[in-house]
Amino acid sequence: RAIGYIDSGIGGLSVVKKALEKLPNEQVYYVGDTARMPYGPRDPREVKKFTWQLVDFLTDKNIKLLVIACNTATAAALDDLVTNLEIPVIGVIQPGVEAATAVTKTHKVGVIATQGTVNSRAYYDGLKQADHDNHVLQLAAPKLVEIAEQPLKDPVVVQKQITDVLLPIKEENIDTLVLGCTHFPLLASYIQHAVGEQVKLVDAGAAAVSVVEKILKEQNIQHEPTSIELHNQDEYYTTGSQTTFAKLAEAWLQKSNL
Ligand code: DGN
Repeated sequence: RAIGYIDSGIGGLSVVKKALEKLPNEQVYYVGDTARMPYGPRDPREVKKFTWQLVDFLTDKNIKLLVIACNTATAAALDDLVTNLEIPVIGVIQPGVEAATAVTKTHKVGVIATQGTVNSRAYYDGLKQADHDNHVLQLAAPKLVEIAEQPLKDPVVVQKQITDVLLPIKEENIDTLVLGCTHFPLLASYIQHAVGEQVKLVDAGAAAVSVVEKILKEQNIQHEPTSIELHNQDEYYTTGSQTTFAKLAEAWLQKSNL
């Protein structure tokens, strides 16, 4: 049985990329709601409804574990999904909180995310709960989602746009920055350059994959490939244009024939 991943678009592929590295034997079923992205500016009730639609699509395919590879959807729907599904459900926010708390030395932690995630205060509250000394600076950066979803543009132009967006956080003297949107690891090198090399970037999605790995072991549900399995049967779905999705997904995952 496969591991299911959902996102509002291609952002969740940054989580899949980590999963392909760390859990190469696991089959991937992915669905990106490209037709209705971005989720960030939407009402959380609507995000929850859309998230359930994606989840139902994947649970019908008999997945064994679900990763909400989208922070906005995690903030809006994780509790409800955990309560109502029988398979393990992993969101990206708590793993991101724990990873950032482990990394920060000055306790000045920045979080960049969508408006929905910022409004939910899930990172803010989580980081404060993890360590009272954590001082949290949140910035909604919807423009970065737009940049990640677009066909790849001139790197000089992209760097300038990202540097401008992140200026307010750069001025705050943080030592750790949580990439609180799964689209952002796709832009990590630009983000690093914009905030300075001294700032440690925390990829919440990568932290979530470590949790997935742990749960697979604990529940003894890892996939053990047999010698007659000839190819990996990963499946990728989008509610939007298949051609655009395939092109972007190939580039981000550096995989051909998706
Ligand atoms: N990738 C999503 C997230 O992690 O929040 C959100 C992207 C969006 O829909 N704006």
